[in-house]
Amino acid sequence: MPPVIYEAPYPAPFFPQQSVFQYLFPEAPGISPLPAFDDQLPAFIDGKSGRTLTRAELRSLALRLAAAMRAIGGAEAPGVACIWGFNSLEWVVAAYACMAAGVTLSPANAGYTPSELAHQINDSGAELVFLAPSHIAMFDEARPLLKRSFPPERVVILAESADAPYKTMYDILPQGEFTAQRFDRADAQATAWLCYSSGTTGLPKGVMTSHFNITSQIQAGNIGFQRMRPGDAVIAFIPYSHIYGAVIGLLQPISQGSAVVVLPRFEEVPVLQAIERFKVTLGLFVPPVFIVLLNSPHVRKYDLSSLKTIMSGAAPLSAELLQAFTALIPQCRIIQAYGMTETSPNIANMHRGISVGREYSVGRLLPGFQARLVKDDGEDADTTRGEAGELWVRGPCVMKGYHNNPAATDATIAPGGWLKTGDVVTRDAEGWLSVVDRKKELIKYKGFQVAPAEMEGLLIQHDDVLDVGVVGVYDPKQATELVRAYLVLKGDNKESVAEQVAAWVAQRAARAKHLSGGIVVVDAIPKSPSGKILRKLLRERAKADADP
Ligand code: 4UW
Repeated sequence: MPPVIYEAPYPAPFFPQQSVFQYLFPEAPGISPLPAFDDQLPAFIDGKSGRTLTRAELRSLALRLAAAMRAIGGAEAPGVACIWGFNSLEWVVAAYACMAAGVTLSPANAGYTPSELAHQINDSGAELVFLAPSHIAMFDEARPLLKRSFPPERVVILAESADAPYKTMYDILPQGEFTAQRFDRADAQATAWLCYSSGTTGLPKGVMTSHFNITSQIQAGNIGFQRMRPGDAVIAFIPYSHIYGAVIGLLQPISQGSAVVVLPRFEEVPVLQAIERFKVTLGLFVPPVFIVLLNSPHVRKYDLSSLKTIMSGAAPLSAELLQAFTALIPQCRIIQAYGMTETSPNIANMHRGISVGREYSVGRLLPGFQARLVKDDGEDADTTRGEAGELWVRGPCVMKGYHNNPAATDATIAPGGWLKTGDVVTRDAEGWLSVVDRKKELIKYKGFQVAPAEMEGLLIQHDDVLDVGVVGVYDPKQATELVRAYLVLKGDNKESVAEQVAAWVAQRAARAKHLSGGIVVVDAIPKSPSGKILRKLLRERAKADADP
């Protein structure tokens, strides 16, 4: 059977071959397909202090910092920079500076432990680190694990002041006006962002997202689903180290002339205050945020009438939650969106539609994407009969591949450029897609990725652990999966050992990877004859254990 290929319901827009920075801040009229916006419009607003960077200020600071970065090390100028810290205005400037300088940006999760950070710095080959002041001590702890020495000039602090030996971003800014790195078509294929994702299997890998991937994503996204304009404001507490925060909360709003209200993390009251104070029109949420706000005694104390749209993604949103939240804030439409790090990130969303009445769907394909639904036997699903299949996609937003990992790239991108998402999807006659299952190993804790293989690799290092299998278990009360470990333990007194193991993990891994779904002590982990963990069996067991 020939493949059955689906396309978006709207024609693809123009996909420019230029750098993200030139696209958003063109040096001259006509370079970018975007409309020209007033320089004095607010671009980023600190959600707590109200400090504002206009578009002109952002552009100028980013270009000066880019010039400073290029001057570091002379011929050894950094090719990859890491940013580590919670969202802040300085984080934003450093990111735009990387894109202006043509330096690949590898953002690290602010919740990482020193050893997790060291892994990403070593793997990405970062030669420069932008650090939030809150993360300096942990960076120094990570130093013995780093392959490169980072002399003080290769560590830049994201703050107004810093203690010696480090300098701040502001300390190193040269005076004057600078221009962005000139880009030609080949440079548009250069890696702009290197976020980490475990993909369909194994350990987290660097996802090579090109300038072209990102500008294509923004062009396609602007066609319909969250049309913003000057005067609108997006609230961004979703971490900028995750592709959702990065593209939808840091770059796309600037392409529409709207402002971004930046918060370091999701905290109920500061978020509500910021929505009221800055008249936020678009919220970028993950499902657990809806639950917290629905249960919050504070929601009714704030004026949330400015909210026009809330996007939800990174994990499934239940129909009940969607309906309950719509009842709470009736003027606000909720738009589901679906995507992944490897697709820059949006694949489908509720174009010009609302989720009410289509709670089952994550939307229709983003313009420019082609899709297939492939069954386990390799045949394309017969969607007219409601058959599901693994979603394969191709188009200008599909990553270049995994950094330094051609084997993983080949396993993920099939001949013809088809990226296997690992998600099992159905499609109705009008093209609305539903994610019905996940074939890949990934666990999603509050939108954050947790790779079972990484957790198993960590747990097996514990002296009392003989064998281990890690799976996700869904908790409807928090609208998230939790991380559960099935352990075969040495010795007696297994209960206290299990407690120790949980504490041991908590010291070594980011919050998302803590064993929030508990530990279950078992006699054996189900394995295939070749020794592979039978995750399906373990997942079924976890489901049965969760609701006996
Ligand atoms: N429903 C069910 C969903 C959904 C979902 C993602 O960490 P990653 O690699 O990437 C993300 C991306 C989130 C995102 C993309 C596009 C977008 O517009 C948006 O705005 C709301 C958010 O989370 O994890 C990718 C995996 O996460 C699951 C799915 O398994 C996917 O492969 N996932 N969104 N709406 N599941």
